[in-house]
Amino acid sequence: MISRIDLRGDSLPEGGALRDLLPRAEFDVAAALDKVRPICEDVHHRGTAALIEYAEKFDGVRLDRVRVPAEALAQALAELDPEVRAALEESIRRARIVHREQRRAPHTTQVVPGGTVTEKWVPVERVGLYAPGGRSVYPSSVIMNAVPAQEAGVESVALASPPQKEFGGLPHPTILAACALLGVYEVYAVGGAQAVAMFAYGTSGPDGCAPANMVTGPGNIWVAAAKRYFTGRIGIDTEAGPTEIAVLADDTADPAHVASDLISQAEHDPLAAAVLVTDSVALAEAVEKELEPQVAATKHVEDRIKPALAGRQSAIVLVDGLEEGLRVVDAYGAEHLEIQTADATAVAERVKNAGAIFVGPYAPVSLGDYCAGSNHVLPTGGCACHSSGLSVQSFLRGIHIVDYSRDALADVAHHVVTLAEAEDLPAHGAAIKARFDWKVPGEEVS
Ligand code: HSO
Ligand code: ZN
Repeated sequence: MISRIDLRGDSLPEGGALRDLLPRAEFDVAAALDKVRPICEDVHHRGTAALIEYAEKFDGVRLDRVRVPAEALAQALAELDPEVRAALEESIRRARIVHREQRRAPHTTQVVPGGTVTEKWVPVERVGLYAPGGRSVYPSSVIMNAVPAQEAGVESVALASPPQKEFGGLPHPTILAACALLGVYEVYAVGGAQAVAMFAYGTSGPDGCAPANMVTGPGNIWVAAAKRYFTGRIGIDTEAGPTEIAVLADDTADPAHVASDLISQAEHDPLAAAVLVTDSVALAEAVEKELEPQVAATKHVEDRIKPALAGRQSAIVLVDGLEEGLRVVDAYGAEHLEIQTADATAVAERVKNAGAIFVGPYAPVSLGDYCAGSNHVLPTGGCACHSSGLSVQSFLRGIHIVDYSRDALADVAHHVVTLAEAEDLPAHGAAIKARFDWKVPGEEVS
């Protein structure tokens, strides 16, 4: 059901060469760009009319309007199963606690007497969130996107999610209910690349959507391609690829738990990746044995879990020891990394590349998906080597405020003029000289 990659014996290659030995799914966003470009431009030129046409073409529904009426949000909340409501509320509560503490206070550094640089943090004004439909109706992802934006102080938060035929052309009711719980009342029944285009360009008319400064949220390859298309015009979180779990485990791990955690993320997508890195052949064998009955006993077996586990993106990687295991997980840079080893806390501290790290036997990825308080929008496809998951920080811009007195500027003026001349930019130097009775660079200015 899952292949093995045996890296024992020889010393591990460095960096990129090691990464090439590890499993990973193909997720060719660039190839999808050609398909989404005309859709995005069509939305630019024809606005809501184009959105309504694409809803008919891609979602099979005829819409009169794309904006979801307030009554539909209220109704979805009223009809929400009370247990689901309680669980969503707890998820929101925990996420708020964690994200609220991520806010950064402004900081002033006195560089010299009379010369300061202050960094202040300013929220993005307007954010468009995306929530997928179809196979991935995840109200938890609405929470994970909305909470950091709100806690960052973003004033205007809107959400788009595909219209669903079975719900009369509205987005899925649990998505609407989650929006109502979060206080997100501007919701559009728009899916795919066209939703990203709607937020990037804005649309006009009574059913129009104001342009947003950022678009975040998971989506399929078309959503990822549209985000790439608009990068530079708007901010994005990350081009979410298929989900990944890596488990670094030794012979102290419980094979039943390791197997269930691997299956839990394989459940998302036939392209989801499940990777076990271990120095214990006994554990590898026990996990392989556990997988069979556990997979057979669950849902989504044939369409997602089996292809995910059997795909080239998943494997059990055998290594010589913990040091090698750490090198492998760092080279892989998993979206989610579980540490199920002796002294897991100390091992976790040594990891350099991962979207989020789950420590020890009682912190499975499913906890983080819903109720740990952490964020589940995380970098995939090895992007954890250079990017972070979604946080309050994602929605803030740090702005430097430079404040120098006359004396403080005078003090450093000759260095500025020297550097300007060294770069053949005399007008830069002149802007300094104009403020003083300038003599020769390096000499006293007054
Ligand atoms: N594991 C997914 C998020 C998710 N899981 C949503 C359940 N619902 C990517 O981090
Ligand atoms: Zn998940």
